Amino acid sequence: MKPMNSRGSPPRIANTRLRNSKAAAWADPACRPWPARFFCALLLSGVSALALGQQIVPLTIAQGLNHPWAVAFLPNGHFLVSERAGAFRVVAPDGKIGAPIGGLPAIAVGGQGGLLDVVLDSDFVRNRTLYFCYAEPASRGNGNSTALASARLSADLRQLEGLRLLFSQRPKTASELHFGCRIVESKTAQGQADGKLFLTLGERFNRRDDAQTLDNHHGKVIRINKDGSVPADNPFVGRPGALTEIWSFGHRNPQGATLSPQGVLWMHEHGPRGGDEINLPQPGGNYGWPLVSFGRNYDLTAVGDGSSAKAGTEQPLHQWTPSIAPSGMAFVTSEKYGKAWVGNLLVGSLKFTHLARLELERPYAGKVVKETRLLEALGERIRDVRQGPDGFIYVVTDSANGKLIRLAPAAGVPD
Ligand SMILES: [Ca+2]
Repeated sequence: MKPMNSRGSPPRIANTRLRNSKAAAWADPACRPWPARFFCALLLSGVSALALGQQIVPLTIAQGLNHPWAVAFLPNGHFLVSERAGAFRVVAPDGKIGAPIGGLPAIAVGGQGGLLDVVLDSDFVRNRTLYFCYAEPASRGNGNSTALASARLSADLRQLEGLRLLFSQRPKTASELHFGCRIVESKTAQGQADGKLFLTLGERFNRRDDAQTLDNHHGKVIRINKDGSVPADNPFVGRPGALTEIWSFGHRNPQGATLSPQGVLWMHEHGPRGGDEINLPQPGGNYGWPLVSFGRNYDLTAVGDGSSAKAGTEQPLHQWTPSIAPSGMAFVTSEKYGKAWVGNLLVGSLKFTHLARLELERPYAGKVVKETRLLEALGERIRDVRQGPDGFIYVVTDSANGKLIRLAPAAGVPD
């Protein structure tokens, strides 16, 4: 495991209601660094941030996180952050970063691998259960693969207890690339947890053709019960030679997934050179990689025969060429940023260092009708985006000095 970075004193976040306190906004430590100064100046000058299409102000809650990959929201207002280097940290509302939580399994840290996603069970208040995924080392040799585990977080937030391996991607592969690894708790159209989990899995880069065959977990979305067993209604249950956890296939490297309030799974995946995609994986669906793509291989040769559509494969809802390298995905359900944001989809960009706001034909449904790049001025790789239980949007940034940032609504936006 790589050593942790030393941590400076994190800045305190002001509990500023910007609408009520412009002076406090200016005094906020988050306003000190350029480019935050620009947005804060906008608030003070009375210039409508709305007029510039910018309705948010980034406020840094904590920094000094070592390549944070995901953030979850604990019931006491604290944050649980995974660091790719192999640690969970509790971040207090004032930005103080706790010591690494104990009780993690062996993790293969290197390249894109390490400790990756984390989500809390919807009944966490009662059962203290969380789910996390990571690069799991092979018991022998230098292979690894994505694994999903559950555990309970101790009451003092210091220890994982009752660790249970729920799923281990097969086969193990000697690669430090394309782990996928976003977890989504499945819910009904009425918003009730149905006891199942989705997990996105990359094709490990060097095993891309595996994404088209069902005898392995490369380039798949899987669906399992929370105890690791396979739901009887999974699409390939009973098909000879198929791994029964598979929900959909033909994916490349999916690093973002979320559930709409209607219970529909949305996800995105990295294309090669161009052709990043948003897909809504249907049971048994083939999403085409590496038969078809809107992108090209890194050496500019065609993917497959160069076509972007083929019978038997599903078309993406949306595609990005050039690639933005998407990571993290969340729907806005709160009205903190105004009613126009409700039902929008947010996606982080690693490559172009922004947060993409995607307006859809209807809230939570239909094609992308407008795309706006937010937070470009920060110049940070956005690794994860979530809406907190307080209705605010949070992002984590991918660097050795990774940040946890809250997006405050700009002045004048009703809440
Ligand atoms: Ca595709």
